[in-house]
Amino acid sequence: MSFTINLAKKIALVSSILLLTLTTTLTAFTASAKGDLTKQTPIEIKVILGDKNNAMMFSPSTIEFETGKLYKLVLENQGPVKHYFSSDGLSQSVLTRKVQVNDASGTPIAEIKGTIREIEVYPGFQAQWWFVPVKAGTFNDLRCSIKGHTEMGMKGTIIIK
Ligand SMILES: [Cu+2]
Repeated sequence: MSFTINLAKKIALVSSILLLTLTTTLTAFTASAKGDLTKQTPIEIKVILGDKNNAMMFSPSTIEFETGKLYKLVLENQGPVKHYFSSDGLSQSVLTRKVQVNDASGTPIAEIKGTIREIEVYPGFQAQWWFVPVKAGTFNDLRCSIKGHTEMGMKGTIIIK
């Protein structure tokens, strides 16, 4: 009789340990899944292209990001001529959610989706590049690809941590 009771107790103990282990394992899986990273609240970073005196520069010229966060990179052309924002390193290290283009009043007029390599911004306007960096690296290939602009100083560095 006592043997039967002991066995029943042992079975109950082993069962509860198994259940605890299973619950802990399931909780760990749930906690490590971050879901859709493109639906986070974006971190806004603004980069100015050129200026009113037609300086050939990005401001800031070194831009830092972290993997796994959603960014809204606002590219604003304050110069009198058009400029490009171009970096193969950045392009190959991010998942783009969209590029949003607004009209002069700030109303969205277009969203472009897919892989983006460079963005041309017209004088006085801006474009927003929404993306999640997925690879770390330092890229010294930020430039404006309009003839002569890189040579005159329109270049920079992208750092993804
Ligand atoms: Cu330029």
